Formats: sequence, structure tokens, C-alpha cells
Amino acid sequence: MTRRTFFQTFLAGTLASRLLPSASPAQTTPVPTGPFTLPPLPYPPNALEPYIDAETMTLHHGKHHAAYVNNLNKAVAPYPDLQKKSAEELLQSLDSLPAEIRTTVRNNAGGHVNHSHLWKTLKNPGEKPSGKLAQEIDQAFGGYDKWKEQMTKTALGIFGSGWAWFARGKDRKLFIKPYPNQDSPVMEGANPIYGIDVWEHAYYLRYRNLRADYVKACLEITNCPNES
Ligand code: MN3
Repeated sequence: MTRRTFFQTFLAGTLASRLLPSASPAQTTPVPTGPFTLPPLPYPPNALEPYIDAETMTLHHGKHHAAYVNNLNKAVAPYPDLQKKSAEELLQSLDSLPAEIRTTVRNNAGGHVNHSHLWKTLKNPGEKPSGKLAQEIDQAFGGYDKWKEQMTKTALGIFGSGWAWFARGKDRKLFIKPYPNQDSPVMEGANPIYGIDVWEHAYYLRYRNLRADYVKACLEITNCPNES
């Protein structure tokens, strides 16, 4: 090969590599990073030891919750109008969503909303609801211990994956109810107050199959917060 034909071949190759579609990762469609984002954990992953271990916390937040956020971003990527809505708004208008993304949004907006609420409501052991909410719990459930009993029964009664939610309905009444998968009280226009996540990813590393022990631990680190 002469010097001249070498350069001709080299240039042709370079040109071809610019014109032809490339399979390199840099050329593939990037995964959308918005409009939904993973909120940071409001405490270090080991903050709730020994009730919830750091490894479970890291995986639960950094992998499971992150996956709900990523999947939700992917689902709404082709729909600019839906990208302007909050996850709560999407959950409250599932019937009006395009059929091809309805289930994906239900599962992943639900997962995002449920977990975003959860991280904020796990706190130091031994704190009990106070003030007006404590009075309302007394009235609605016959006291905090009865409330705990009903939360426990609901959480243990869920077959498979889901949540036991303590929430305030649109009629302002407090209630405790089981939800399958990542369904959320938000879907009914209710305000979630405290939820127990009984997906195995929430407890299996530490508690294995002992869901009852995990539920008991959750009720020790309950912080029924100011309702948002
Ligand atoms: Mn979970």
C-alpha cells in the first residue's frame, strides 16, 4: 500500500464510521432522567439500625425506589403533557392515560409516591403520634395500641406484595387498609399518613420469612407525621 492509498483508505474508513449507524453505547438513546427524580434519603442508611439494616435501606432506596423513578420517566418520555403532571396527579387520572402505559404508570408512579412518603415517616424508635392526630386515633381506633393491632393485622393479611396504609380519606376520616402491589391511597384522593411496605425487598435480608417481626419493628419506628 502506498502512502497515498493508505490515507485514502484511512479517510474512507473514518468517513464511513461517521455516516454509518454505530452500535456503541454513546450513540444509543439515553435513558430519560426526568421529570421525576429520586429524593435523597433524609438520614444515613444505617440510621434505623437495628430495626432496618443499612444494606436493606441502601438497596431499597437506591435500587428499588430508583427503578420506579426510572421506569416512570421512561413511560412518560413520549408524552410531553404527562411529563408536566406530578406522580400524584398521574395516579389520580389513570383512566385517562394512554392504555399502553397505564399499568406501568400505576405501578411505578405508585412505587415512587409510596416510597417517597415512607422514607419521611420512619423515625426514632418509640415516638408516638401526638396532638390532634393522637386524639383522632383514640377516637377512630380506640387508642394507639388498638391502632397498632389493626396495622399489624392488615400488614400480615396481605397475600404477596403490597402495603398496609394508614391514611385520611377524602371525607377526612382516618382509615387503615391493605393495598396490593404499589397501589396507593393517593389513587383514591386520600392522604397517606403511614405505610408498612410488605414487599419482601423491604425485609428479607434481615427478617427472612418472618414478616411479623418486621412489621413489629416498623411499628416501633413509626413517625406519623404532619400530614402532607
Ligand atoms: Mn419497597
